[in-house]
Amino acid sequence: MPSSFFPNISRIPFEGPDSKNPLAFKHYNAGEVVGRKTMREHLRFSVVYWHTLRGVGADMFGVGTWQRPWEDGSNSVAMAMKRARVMFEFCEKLGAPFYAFHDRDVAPEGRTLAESNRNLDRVVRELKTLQNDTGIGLLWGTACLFAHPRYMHGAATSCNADAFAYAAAQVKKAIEVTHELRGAGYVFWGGREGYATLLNTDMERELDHLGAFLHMAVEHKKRIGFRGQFYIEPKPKEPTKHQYDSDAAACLNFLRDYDLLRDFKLNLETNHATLAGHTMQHDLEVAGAAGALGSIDANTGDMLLGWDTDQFPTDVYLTTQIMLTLLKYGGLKTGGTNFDAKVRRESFEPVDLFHAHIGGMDAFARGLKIAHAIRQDGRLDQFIRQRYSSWDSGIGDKIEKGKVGFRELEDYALKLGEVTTNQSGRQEYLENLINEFI
Ligand code: XLS
Ligand code: NI
Ligand code: NI
Repeated sequence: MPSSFFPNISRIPFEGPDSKNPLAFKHYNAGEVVGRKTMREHLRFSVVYWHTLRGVGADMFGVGTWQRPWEDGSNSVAMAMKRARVMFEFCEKLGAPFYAFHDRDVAPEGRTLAESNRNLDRVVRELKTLQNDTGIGLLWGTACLFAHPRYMHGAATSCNADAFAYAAAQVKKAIEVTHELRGAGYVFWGGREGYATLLNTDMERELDHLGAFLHMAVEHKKRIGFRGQFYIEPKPKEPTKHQYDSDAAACLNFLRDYDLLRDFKLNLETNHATLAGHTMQHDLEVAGAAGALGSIDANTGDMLLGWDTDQFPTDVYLTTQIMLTLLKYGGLKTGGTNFDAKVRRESFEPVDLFHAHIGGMDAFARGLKIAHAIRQDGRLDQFIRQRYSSWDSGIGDKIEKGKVGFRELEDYALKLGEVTTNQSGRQEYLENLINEFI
């Protein structure tokens, strides 16, 4: 493949922590083994089409600023084909094994659904060739059900049945092309599945429609033999005031309610968790405890800005916490570390895309190594086990095994007199312990 879109940048090497080369990894060393897997296998990095290749650097107050010399200013199929080559050159130089897209990121929407599908088919053929040539794979596909005016009231939760039908057709096709490209998964992010005001909203009906929509998706997945993992990506608000898939707990409740938990896992995004008033680690733990931890959208917000700023993650405390929970639940399987993140409007040169991804990959590599060391050390685990040791025998064991009820516990408490066995939570000690490794 001709290396023409980033002519001054070669394959990003690993040079180790002492390197001063900004276009080298200091910590991410793909082949290095951490525990039982290489970093590449643990982290499964992925580059997103929408921010990295389709973003322009616009904000609410100003137009795009990003220089993308390969763009010809059109939204044509020819430009989409060229952009696909930009994506694969970028991933190859970065050493990212995966990419992710919305249907409308990779190919232009046509005047009719049939034309949109034809555009998509043409670009998908090109993507397939590029995948085969490079070995880079599709982490997940998804459908853009939030940009076009037809989805102004939502898609699966629209008040308009025609919009629901159109969305179904679009998702059907998006699953089919994801299957065609051997995608490891498919994501549902409810871009406008929520409401702007309750004054015009029949929430019960909208939720039932969303449940029905996802059942149809599962049925179609089975019909075409797509084996990739389905994910829901929680986000509490933005663009709507309230999104139904607001956080991990809300998604799990929805999936249980509509008997879909078997068929879905969660794709958790840091900035979405913080918008919901949680930490990323909180949402990962909620998903992990339910056996639904699937994949992550790696980014970070700005605590002083109240929206989804989708910045690249560079905070090693954050990546350590994420990796601690991921390792605890057995690591990523079908999922990946997907950089759903964008460079700042002021970072307008193509090289900034490299700085951004290198920084994120290094931050995750450090988080992985630190989390692994903390687990090997064992003191944190041991502390937690010891903290719950009253459940391992005696009355705790009887409660866990369901052998006692309120009457027996009343007898026990009367004899006990008072609870005298509480131990310190040692939060400060544990915070210091984590710092030993950072
Ligand atoms: C938006 C979401 C979106 C999903 C894919 O906030 O993060 O980018 O990841 O539709
Ligand atoms: Ni996302
Ligand atoms: Ni987001």
